[in-house]
Amino acid sequence: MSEEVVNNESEEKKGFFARLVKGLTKTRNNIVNGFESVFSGFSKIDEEFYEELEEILIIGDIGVRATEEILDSLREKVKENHIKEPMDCKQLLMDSIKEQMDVGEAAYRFENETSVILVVGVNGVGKTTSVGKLAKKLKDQNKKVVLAAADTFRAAAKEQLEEWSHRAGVEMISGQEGADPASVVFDATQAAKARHADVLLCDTAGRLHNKKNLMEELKKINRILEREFPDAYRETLVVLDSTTGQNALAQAREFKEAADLSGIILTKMDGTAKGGIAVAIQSELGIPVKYIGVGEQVEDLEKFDSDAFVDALFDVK
Ligand SMILES: Nc1nc2c(ncn2[C@@H]2O[C@H](COP(=O)(O)OP(=O)(O)OP(=O)(O)O)[C@@H](O)[C@H]2O)c(=O)[nH]1
Ligand SMILES: [Mg+2]
Repeated sequence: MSEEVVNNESEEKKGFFARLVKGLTKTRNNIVNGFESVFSGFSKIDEEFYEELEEILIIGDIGVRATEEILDSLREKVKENHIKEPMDCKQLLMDSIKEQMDVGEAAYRFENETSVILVVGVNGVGKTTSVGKLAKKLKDQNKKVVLAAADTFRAAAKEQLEEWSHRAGVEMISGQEGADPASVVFDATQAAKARHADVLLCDTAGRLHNKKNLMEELKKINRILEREFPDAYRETLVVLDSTTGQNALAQAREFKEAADLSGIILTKMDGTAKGGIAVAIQSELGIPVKYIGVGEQVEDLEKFDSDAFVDALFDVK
């Protein structure tokens, strides 16, 4: 979809899909224009054809491993179906990408249980913003939500989350700047239990004195949650900034070592997102992308659907 078409749509229709398509423009131009020229420029399916596809996928940030697997699967499909025309590969390629992204259904069980959602990630990726947006989403489902301001490190982190708590209309538990984040989490678990909250949503720091501290702090928070709220359904979401491309993948790997990650929130998909990174992340880590951030406003968080994503990537309506 071109920029112009998006602008012509009515405000209401400028929904998630449109914004996603718009956000993916950069990636899509790289990927799809590239594919179109390969599909139409090649007269037969040979090694050179596959090499061209490989290059486009890698430039599109899909990652080396996922690219290899996508192309292996495409080769098999071409063989099985006796495909001779490069043009006939488009749908097969989309199918291969969808298969590659399939990490099972993204579960949203926490929406229906008493749950604790711990939100982690490096600084600036969009943790606090995502916590705020998610709080509003849950509140709109008539859930009682309590926020824990467990980023006590960055100046004004508490005030930032407080603003979000007002926007979402939910309560926030916080401590003094510099306080022990685990103690804030402890207080928040007591408050959540006392108020019979449905969801306790914990914002955390993206930066401490050093990386080891950050990971140790997360482990400590986890121990508190396990001890104080053993019956709660646990969800640990790592927030990744899609504009950072392969860096996001490296960050997720590090957090995976410190915490039992159950999902990903991929933010800034509205900007100059390297959308292909969603393929790399989901396929290389085997962790589902559960939400994507598509803007800075409270409503700009959406559940992620890989099939719809691949269609948007190829602009199939
Ligand atoms: N365009 C866009 N901007 C976003 C999105 N999510 C977050 N941001 C912006 O990214 C910046 C950082 O967001 P924060 O929520 O403060 O990030 P954080 O991870 O909490 O940062 P620290 O607390 O410093 O570690 C803010 O300017 C947000 O408005 C998104 O989906 N799209
Ligand atoms: Mg923050």
